Amino acid sequence: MKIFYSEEHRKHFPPFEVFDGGKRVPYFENPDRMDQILTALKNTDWADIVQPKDFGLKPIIAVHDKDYIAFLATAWTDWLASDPEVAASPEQHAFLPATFALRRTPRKPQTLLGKGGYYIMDLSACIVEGTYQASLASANCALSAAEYISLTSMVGHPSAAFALCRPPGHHSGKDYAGGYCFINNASVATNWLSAKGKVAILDIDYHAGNGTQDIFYERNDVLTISIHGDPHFEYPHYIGFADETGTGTGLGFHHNFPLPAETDETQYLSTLEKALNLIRKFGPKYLVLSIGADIFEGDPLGRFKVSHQGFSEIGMKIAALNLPTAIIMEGGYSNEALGTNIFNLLESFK
Ligand code: SP5
Ligand code: ZN
Repeated sequence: MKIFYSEEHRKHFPPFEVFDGGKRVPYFENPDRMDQILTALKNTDWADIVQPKDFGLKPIIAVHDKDYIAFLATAWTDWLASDPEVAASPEQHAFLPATFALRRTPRKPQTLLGKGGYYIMDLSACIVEGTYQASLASANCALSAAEYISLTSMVGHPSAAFALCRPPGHHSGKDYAGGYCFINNASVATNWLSAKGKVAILDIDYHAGNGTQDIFYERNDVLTISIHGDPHFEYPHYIGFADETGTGTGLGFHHNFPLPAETDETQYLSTLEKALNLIRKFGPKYLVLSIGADIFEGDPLGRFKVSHQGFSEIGMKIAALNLPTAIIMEGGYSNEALGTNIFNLLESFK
C-alpha cells in the first residue's frame, strides 16, 4: 500500500504545555506519534512509504477561506515583528489567541491578536514557525492519496492509500483552526475527488469531525458521517449531535453517531455497521476515511473501549465496502499503541 508521508511535520510543535480547561496539559499531538506509526509500517512487507506531491494552494483554497489561509501563512512572522521578546527567543514561543470572537460580524479584524481570536477556536491550535509549512505538507499527503486511488482503481478492483498526516485536520473548518488542526486534509482530498464522482467521508476519530461537518453541510454530492464521543460530554462540545443532518440541498447527507463515554467494542462495531449501511445506500465512487486511534481503550483523550483486535475488525468491515479508499490520519495519543492500532486497521486494505 502507498503511504504518503512528509518529514515537514517535525517543524510543528509548541515548546510548552497548553491550557485545557484552566489546567496545563501536554501537547498530546506530538511528532513521536508519526515515529511510532512509521516504525510499525516499516516492519511490514507491504508499506511503500513515499513523499507527497505538491498540489499548490488551489485545492486548499477550494475548501478554505483565502483570508484564513493568509492568516496561517503570516501569523508567525507577524508575531515576531510585533513583539521584541518573541523575536529574541522564537523557539521558546508559540502563537495562541488572547480572546475569542464569540460573535463574528462582517468586519474582519486587522491585527494579529484580532485575527487569532477570529480564526482559532481553542487553545490547542498553537502556531509556531513551521506550522504553515507542516500543514501544507499534511494536506499534500491527503491529496496525493486521493490522486493515487483515483488513478489506480479499476472497476471491481478498488485501491487504497494511506495519508500519514500531521497535523491532523478534521476540527478545522472553512475559516478556522482548532483541536490541533489547521487545514482540513480529509475535506481538501474529498473536494478534489468530488470533481470525479460522489464521495463518502467516514470519520471514526473519537472526537466529532466538526470541521468536515461544517464544510460539506450544504452539499448532497458528499455524504459525511462521524462516529464519536457525544458532544453532550466531549470536545468539541457544540456540534456533532444526532439531530444535525445537513441543510438545504445537503439535508439528509450528514449523519452523526454520538456515543456514550464508556462505549465498548460490541456497541462500537454495531454503530459502525449502521454507518456502513448508509454509505452502501449512498453508493459513492470514493470513500475518504478519517481515522483517529483515540477510540483505543488506553487513549489519554478518549473514553471508548476499542482494543487492538477491535482495530482489525473495524478495518475488515470498512474494507468490505470494496470502495477506492483514501485513508487520512487524524488523532490518537496513546503513542506506544499507535503502531499496532494503525497496522491492524490498514491490514485489510493492503
Ligand atoms: C484531532 C484530534 O483528535 N483532536 C483532539 C482535540 C481535543 N482537544 C480537547 C481535549 C480535552 C481533553 N481534556 C482531558 C485531558 C485528560 N487528561
Ligand atoms: Zn480525536
